[in-house]
Amino acid sequence: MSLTLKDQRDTIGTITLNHQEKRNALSSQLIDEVMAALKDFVDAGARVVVLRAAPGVKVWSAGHDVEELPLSNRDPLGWDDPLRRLVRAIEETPMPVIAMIEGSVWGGACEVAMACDIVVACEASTFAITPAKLGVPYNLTGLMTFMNAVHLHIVKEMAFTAQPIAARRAEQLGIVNRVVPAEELEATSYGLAAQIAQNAPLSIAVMKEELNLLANARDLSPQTFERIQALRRVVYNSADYREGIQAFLEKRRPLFRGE
Ligand code: LCV
Repeated sequence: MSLTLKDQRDTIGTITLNHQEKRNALSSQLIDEVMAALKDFVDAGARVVVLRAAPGVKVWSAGHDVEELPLSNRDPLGWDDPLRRLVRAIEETPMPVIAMIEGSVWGGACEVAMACDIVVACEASTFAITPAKLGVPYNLTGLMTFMNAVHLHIVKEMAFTAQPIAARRAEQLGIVNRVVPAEELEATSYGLAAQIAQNAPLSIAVMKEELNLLANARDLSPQTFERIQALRRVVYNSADYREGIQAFLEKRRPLFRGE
């Protein structure tokens, strides 16, 4: 059963997250379908892609599929994790990707939205950074995605509280490009897409890559990187990490003991 829909009108591609039963959780299957669609659009000469959920959803995406998180002894967000592959695919896709947001956006899905080039949201949308709710030690490139889109103080507030922020506040903070009433979401998103599609695709593609390269350019020594990885290993091997996932799966509040 397919978990997404794919459509192309002229040079504008659309990928619709379509697994409402699981609130569009970013399972490896759903992510593989989105990545395949992005590749198909490149091959088909699309000049812009809109990443959306079905009209009227309450949840754009509930984030990483928690059932697919390893219970311990393995980095939950390692290089080959599906979520990591999806964020890289969005960044490396030569044409702009517009996140058309309706409903709430959680955790890894919030990073996916921030990795998109433009974010258009409706007024009732919310955005939440949730690792602290699960005990997950988010990874460096994932936090960098957030830092590139969100002021550091706001990233810290969102990451440490794990509380959603409203679309209007996200717009005031520059996290979201446009916030519109739900009935204007399609017109605004596809209006931007049409403006992009009529411009020079080679120029846009190279500027997208230049901007991403500049945004992701950071000095981090191998020694520092290895120290961070060691610290993260302690976290994903902790009892709290296991408790966070178990509590989610058992639909109860977690009790974190700091060990
Ligand atoms: C698997 C799910 C999920 C889900 N995975 O509907 O950023 S990190 O580090 O945290 C990263 C690891 C990450 O992204 O973790 C996931 C973070 N996501 C969240 O914390 C949101 C978790 N989901 C929710 O809080 C609720 O599902 C929301 C508020 C999104 C929607 O609530 P609603 O009452 O509408 P349900 O909770 O009943 O969910 C419907 C079905 O989808 C499953 C959930 O287990 C349920 O399955 P069953 O019908 O089998 O009970 N589901 C929801 N989110 N992330 N499965």
